[in-house]
Amino acid sequence: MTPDNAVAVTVHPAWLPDAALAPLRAQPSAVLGAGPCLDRVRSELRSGGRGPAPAEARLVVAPVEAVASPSSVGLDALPEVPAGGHAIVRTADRTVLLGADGPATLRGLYALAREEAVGRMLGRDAAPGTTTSAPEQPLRMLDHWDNMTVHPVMGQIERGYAGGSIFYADGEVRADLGRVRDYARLLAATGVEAVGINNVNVHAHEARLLTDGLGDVARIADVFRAFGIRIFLSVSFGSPRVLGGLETADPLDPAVASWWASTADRVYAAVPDFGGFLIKADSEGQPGPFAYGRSHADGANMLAAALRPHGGTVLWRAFVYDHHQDWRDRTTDRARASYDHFAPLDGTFADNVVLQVKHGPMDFQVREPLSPVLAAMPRTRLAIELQVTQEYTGQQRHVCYLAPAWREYLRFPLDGSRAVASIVGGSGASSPAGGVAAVSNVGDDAFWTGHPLAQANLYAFGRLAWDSTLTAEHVLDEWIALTFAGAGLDDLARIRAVLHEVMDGSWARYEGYTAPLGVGFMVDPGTHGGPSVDGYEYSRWGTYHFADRDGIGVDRTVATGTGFAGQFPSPWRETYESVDTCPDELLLFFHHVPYSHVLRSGKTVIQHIYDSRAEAVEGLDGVEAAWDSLADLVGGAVPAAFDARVRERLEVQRASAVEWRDQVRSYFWRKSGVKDASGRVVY
Ligand code: GCW
Repeated sequence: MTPDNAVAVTVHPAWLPDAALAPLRAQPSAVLGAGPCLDRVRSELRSGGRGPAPAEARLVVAPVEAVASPSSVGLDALPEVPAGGHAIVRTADRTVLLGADGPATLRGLYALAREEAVGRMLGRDAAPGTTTSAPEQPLRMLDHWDNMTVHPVMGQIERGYAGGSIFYADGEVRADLGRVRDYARLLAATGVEAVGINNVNVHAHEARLLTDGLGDVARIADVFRAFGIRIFLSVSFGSPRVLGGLETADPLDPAVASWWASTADRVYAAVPDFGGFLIKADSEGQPGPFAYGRSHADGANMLAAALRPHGGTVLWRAFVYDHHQDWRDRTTDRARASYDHFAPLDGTFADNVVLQVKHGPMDFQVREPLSPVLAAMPRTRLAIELQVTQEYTGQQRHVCYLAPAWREYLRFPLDGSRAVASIVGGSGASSPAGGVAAVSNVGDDAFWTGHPLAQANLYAFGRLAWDSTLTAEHVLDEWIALTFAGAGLDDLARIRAVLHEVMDGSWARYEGYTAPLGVGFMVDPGTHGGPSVDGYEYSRWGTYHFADRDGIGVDRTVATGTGFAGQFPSPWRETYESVDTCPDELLLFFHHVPYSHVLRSGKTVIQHIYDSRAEAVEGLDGVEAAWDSLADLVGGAVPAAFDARVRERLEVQRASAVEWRDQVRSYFWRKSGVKDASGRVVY
């Protein structure tokens, strides 16, 4: 039998090393049912068909429909199996895993491996009894901003920090999709069920995937199907013109609608379980319905009609704003744009449209409030969009474990009572279900994600999309237990302690040395790396901090500013409106304050800026020392290449963090003339 990772001898197995599956493979198992995902279950378990009868096996794995009776799998009664999820029954002598369907059964198998690994690491045996697990979000999707060709400015993957694309090389879909298969396997193990395979900025060459490229799209879909994952294509709203030879892409023109309908027919002929279209319209230069005087609902609904006969979905992005602003004009506020465009359209989108909303009103900054759009459209299916790729959070050169941030967003009671996860997941109220999407951080790098520790972000995304009540620390434990499943227990305990020290506080640390108190950006406009305190200050992109000699921040109040705070429902509009109740970490997002303003922490804004930049960099001493303490495990429990890559990145991180610290501190000293009371050097 071919080992699963045959193509990938030099590729790191991430959270599915053989050792993670070994405990399950060691048990005499029986697998029932048919289909690509069940074939995959059999190959994961290495069960070649000569196994025991189900009633005698130690491990039984089956989609519930394949089980004729409880006694056929050695049980007295069958458990309830939740939609999209699985049930695990443990008795004294057997484990029975039942999935809602083939994909859910495969995900359940990986869940079982995870429970084994975590139980081993923490020294806990699984108790007899029945447990069930169901996805909180129906849509759990990763978006790839991959181009087929290498873009002169953006590289092959827009905002990618882990090498080239695993899907495409030299302008073509790769002949060998081995890496895609390994990736699909990793994703299935986290619960992800959909993938967008090309950049939302659809360039001319990639636009053709929708037509000429369908044979290759079908090959990619075949790979993902075996792991229970559907694929989506990013499409250009201008396709009827660019690809179809029509003179217009006007969504209300019957010829346009019919072009899309016949195009969708051809897509589904090639890929019967195709997910649908992901679309960035009227944003950052992409074509859209505005050119024809039509609304975004007109545009989305026309595409939805084309997909409807096939059960497909339109994922329409809400990232729409004016990127040709004038910094002199204080009335235009980019933060307001998405709500201004979309909130009035609530209730007008077809039911196979999901509006995909970035988590914050700006653009994936290390700290933003939630987007008020998420609370403003109860009659629209919504998906929150997160960013796993670390565009603004250290570009996979800095350690920045993002699960604490995502969990905060997903659990935030944005409409005053319900968590964002419930709003988008459609639970507990009348709002229809959407889900969670995120931009992937994966490339053809041997560690998948450039920084090996950034794998944990990819893992955590899937897990929190499945269940946002998991703690970030627990999710990290799962990732550690699986990734280092081959380590002896004592070594594993040390690795675990070190990784928590390195990663638990890494988001806060990154925030600590970069742009302060929610003000955002301070990066180079091209690369989005930093520091560049005034990088965007006089740009057209609408991302300003307005620092002068007296103070800093953006007045987004209703009383005296842009009015953005008023887009939130109570209590948040009041909370953010008042400088007295606005949380410190968002102060400069909502208010322009003097440097002498005293934070709720008791420090002045300027002293906070000075202290936290320095303290965050000082915190890296502990991080580096912790990693160093594993030196004797390198070449054993910690692969040498893994260690080398982590060390290389830690060095880069320190150098960059020092630069951030020194530039930000000096900048504000020069602007304000206020001395750093701590006496630390200001250059
Ligand atoms: O964060 C910004 C990025 C763009 C990206 C855009 C988007 C794909 O800088 O590179 O374009 O967001 O989300 O569409």
